[in-house]
Amino acid sequence: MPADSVRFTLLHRTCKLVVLLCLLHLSVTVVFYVRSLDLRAPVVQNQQPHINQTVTPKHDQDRDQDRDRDQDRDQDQDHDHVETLETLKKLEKCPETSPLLVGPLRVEFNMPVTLDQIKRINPDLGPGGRFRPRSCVALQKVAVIIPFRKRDEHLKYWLFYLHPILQRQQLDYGVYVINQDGDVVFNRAKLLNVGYMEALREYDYDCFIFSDVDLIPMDDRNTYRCFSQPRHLSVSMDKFGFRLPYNQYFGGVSSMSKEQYLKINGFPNNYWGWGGEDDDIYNRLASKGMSISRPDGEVGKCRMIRHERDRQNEPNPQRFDRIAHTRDTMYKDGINSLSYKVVKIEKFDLFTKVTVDVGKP
Ligand SMILES: [Mn+2]
Repeated sequence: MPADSVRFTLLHRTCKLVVLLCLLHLSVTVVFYVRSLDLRAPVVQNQQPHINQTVTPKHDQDRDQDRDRDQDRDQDQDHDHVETLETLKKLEKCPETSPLLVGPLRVEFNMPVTLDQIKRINPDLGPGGRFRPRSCVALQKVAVIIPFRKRDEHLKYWLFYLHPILQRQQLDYGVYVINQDGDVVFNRAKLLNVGYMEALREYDYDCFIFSDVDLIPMDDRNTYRCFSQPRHLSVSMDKFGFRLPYNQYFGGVSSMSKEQYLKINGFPNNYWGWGGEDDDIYNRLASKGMSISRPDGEVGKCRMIRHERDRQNEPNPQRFDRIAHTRDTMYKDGINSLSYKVVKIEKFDLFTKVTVDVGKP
């Protein structure tokens, strides 16, 4: 009997102790959980009202030094804590380097993609393929211009890869597909001029990206924005063994600010068929004393979708002669002599399509 009683008391005490420990553990957990909620709540609440708030972005005019300084990145990281507090007051400028970038990307063209699927994974896009960051004021307003004709398969992949990248780059951007109407010979540079004009009719863009429809960057640190010098972005294409084919090469994907573009009178309008127009553009830049800015070969890697040569885009036999005379012709042939007829403007979910009659040679 006494032995039993002792055993019972011991058991009783042990149980009590266990229950007490459990309660202690539970309360500590609850206290920490409530605390973490307190910290998170103000941030979440204060991002929402800013979405529709119109903020007049201050024009970033001191773009005079090339900001391709990858080393300066870590600085921005430290600001994050401060910024969560500052968003309580007003929307700040986006950082020089977006904190959302992930670096190298896998790019493949063997899976099927549909426009619906692309739309689903990009819920923040506005009609016509427009976007601006919610959490900060973008540093540049970028129009992406894509010369186009009958390359819908390529365009799908372009939209699939580029929309998420451009959003992570925290750009205020719009995508303009400039579709050459009819079947006469293709004129890439003239379509780019049309894109410049038509994009500006819609919004006060200050930077223009000129991109082929079949080129996809393999690293999101290759920012689709403008620099103090005209930028060549597709610097190491798989097609050329991930190297620059020649030093003056300016084809594929490039960017120019409005000022840079106007300084060279835009692009030539009389390069019909494949080739030469990019070298003409290079000559224009060089004759105006500008140089080409480029990302390094690793960040500048990109893939081209393999394809046959398009019909009505044969190599232009006049191109060598034309390139030799750019310095004489550039003042009368360019944005100041551009004429075209807009056939149709369509606002799709993922891009704006401008179908245009650019005439014939
Ligand atoms: Mn191509």
